[in-house]
Amino acid sequence: MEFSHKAIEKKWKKYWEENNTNKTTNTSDKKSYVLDMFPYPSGAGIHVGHVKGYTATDVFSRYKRMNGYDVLHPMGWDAFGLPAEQYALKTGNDPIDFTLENIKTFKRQLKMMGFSYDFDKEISTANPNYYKITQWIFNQLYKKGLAENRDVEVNWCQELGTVLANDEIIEKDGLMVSERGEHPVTKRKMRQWVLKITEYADRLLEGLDELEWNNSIKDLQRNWIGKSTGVELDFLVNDIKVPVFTTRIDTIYGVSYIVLAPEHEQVLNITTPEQLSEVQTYIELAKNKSEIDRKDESKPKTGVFTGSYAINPHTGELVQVWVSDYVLANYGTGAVMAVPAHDKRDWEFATKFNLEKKFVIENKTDEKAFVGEGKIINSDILNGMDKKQAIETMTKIAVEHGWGREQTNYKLRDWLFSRQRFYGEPFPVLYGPNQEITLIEDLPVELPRITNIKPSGTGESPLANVEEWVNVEINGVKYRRETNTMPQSAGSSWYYLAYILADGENEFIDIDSAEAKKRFEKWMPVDLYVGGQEHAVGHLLYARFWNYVLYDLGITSVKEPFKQLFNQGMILGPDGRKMSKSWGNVINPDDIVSTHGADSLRLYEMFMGPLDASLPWSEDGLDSALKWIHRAYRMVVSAELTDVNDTKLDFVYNDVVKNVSEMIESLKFNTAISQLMIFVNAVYKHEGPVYRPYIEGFVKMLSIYAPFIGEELWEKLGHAPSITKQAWPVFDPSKLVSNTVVVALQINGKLRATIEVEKGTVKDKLLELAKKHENIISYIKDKQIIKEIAVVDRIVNIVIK
Ligand code: ANZ
Repeated sequence: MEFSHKAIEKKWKKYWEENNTNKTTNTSDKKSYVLDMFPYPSGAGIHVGHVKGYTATDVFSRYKRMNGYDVLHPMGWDAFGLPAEQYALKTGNDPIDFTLENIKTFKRQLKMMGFSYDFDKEISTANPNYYKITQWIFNQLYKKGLAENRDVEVNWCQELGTVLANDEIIEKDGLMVSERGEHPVTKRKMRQWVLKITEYADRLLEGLDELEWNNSIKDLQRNWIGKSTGVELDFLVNDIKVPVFTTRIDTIYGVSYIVLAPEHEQVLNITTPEQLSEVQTYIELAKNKSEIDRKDESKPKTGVFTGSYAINPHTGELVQVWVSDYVLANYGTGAVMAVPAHDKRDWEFATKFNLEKKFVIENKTDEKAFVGEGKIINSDILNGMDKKQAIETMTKIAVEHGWGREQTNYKLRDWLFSRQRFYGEPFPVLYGPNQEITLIEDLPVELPRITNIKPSGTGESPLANVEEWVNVEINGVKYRRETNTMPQSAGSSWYYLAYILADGENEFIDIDSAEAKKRFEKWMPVDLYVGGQEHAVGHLLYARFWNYVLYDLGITSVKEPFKQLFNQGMILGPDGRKMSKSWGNVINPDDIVSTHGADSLRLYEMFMGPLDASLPWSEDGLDSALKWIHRAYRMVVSAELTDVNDTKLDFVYNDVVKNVSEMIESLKFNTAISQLMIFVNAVYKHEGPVYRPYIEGFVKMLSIYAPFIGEELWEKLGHAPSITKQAWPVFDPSKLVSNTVVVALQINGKLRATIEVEKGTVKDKLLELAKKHENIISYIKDKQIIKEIAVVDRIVNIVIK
């Protein structure tokens, strides 16, 4: 009565493949689009962390299908990217071939896990049919004025030979380094493509409100967009106008100096000859500091006096002008009015350089900056007002006098869209003799296959070396191709739409066709999107932006692409540390499937805890999963089945169906398994034949977690495959009224135990059960029983002496 998971896995994989069991259906008016964050096909294959999220979406997809939904559950490859390019550089391999090999491994592993992906919809961002559409979208962005080629300050990584986006950089010892490889990163001005995501900042902010996302992720996006409303005020320094951006115009009487960022274009014009060399040295020093470091409030403040004074436009007071790197060049106007008494950074700066602190808000302490709210003081016409009133009053005055303007700023920067890399999407762009831009409409512009993909070292992409590709002649006019490529986030910003367009592996219908529109209307938005928290800002913001643009173009049918987002927790090593090659604590799914089977691995990862928890790997947990699967298997194959319901399992079965259904709907995959366990225990305790529909219902529920054993048992129960095409069990609410009661067992009137019995159990039987109860036995042995009282459905009382 045991089974071999290897034999069963082989059998059903073959069956599903041959019968195209997982093909997306289009027959219902209910749909569910269940999406995983697609993997980067690295050389390492999938890890058990992938398995966690992918199992969760698979369980959910199977559940929805059995509930009569058309389910879109696809998978593909985020295939362009730096690691493949670097691997190729190191080994002399071709990144295209290398990636294709990795994809094969990933696909084999996903099939090994029994995931019900419709591989007819498999996509790869590096396939020319795919990036043809990525390039087409770029062209639309350009035509809408949302893509622009301009000189921008970029994060340059010499080692990687490319610029990096802010979210590809981390800080180490106060310096910027690349997230991949931790190579030094410096600021540098370069001509680059940028996408104007900032034009969508407000909509990206407002759109968040309607989404079923975890609040912490919404907040991360809100902070990243960083909307802030305030006023720009003109301070005059000699005859030079220096606007500052403030959200606290109510503190204008408390200004004790102004500060310019070292990069501010007026710094040298303002600085007096005596201070010039000191200021110049300071500017040089600031160049290599990371923005993260400059924003870090725990770092000591630095700065220099310019020797000049500015006029407070409202009070007419003269205040010193300083330069400091705590003011960022690319936010607001790159200059601030400092109010040390009410701003922490200004307080520290003023303390260090002995500058005045003027309190203009009532509070109890003058030992630190008071950033709370209170009554305005020491401020002439504003005295007695609260913050809101004072801001309104002063803003009005500033605007009327012409030295102030209301202003909304965003922290969000335009999306830097060029990479000086080989392995990415080429831009469909030609530069004419006078650098004029011509878009190529005949797509795709294919990435040439070349052997030398070394960075040119000059800041240009390796493609710049491929003369025969770069130079194009059309009607006698000579053009040069854009040699930068797009970032990895280009392909991942629309892949959720690509699956809908796919008819066969990397075969797509036109994105602007009527058929595409119909399909988008059917499938969008994604109903459930599961993946790691690391994509909270970058990917999710870019993808939302592209979807908004495509919505505005009349292509997609909804503004927000991802209705519900769920961030899965990590699987840590048995040592509690993050799994990593360097710790030697990585668990390979191939090994586990070989020893315990795919069903056990799936079941274990779903049972280890709530989906969003990060928990360590446990061999014991895995062994228990395998044991339980065998226990469930034995139960089904050895049960004597009957078509006559003795009603004894009515309550537990219906209760379990109800609970499992509700738990899957709310993504509580672990507690749903506990329910299945309760059912198995009840059947083992049950005497006599078991009502067939209950066993069948159980096998259906089991099959969404353990699809191999699910199919096998379904067949063993005498049915033709596939169990995936069966309807989900329904529960009968009338059976949920419990037919048992709890009876109190007393000794001399004191409660000593309780027992659960069927309603109406007769007095003699109650007494018999009570006297068999171990607690009661311990009281009555060696004692004389004087009286026995039993009330049906209520109580047993034994009086002893
Ligand atoms: C005077 C003031 C008084 C300020 C006060 C704050 C508190 P958010 O909310 O992030 O927009 N600021 C403006 N531009 C800056 C820059 N380029 N680099 C660093 N700091 C800058 O913050 C706006 C506030 O941050 C502004 O309001 C300004 O300081 C500072 F009691 O002006 B405030």
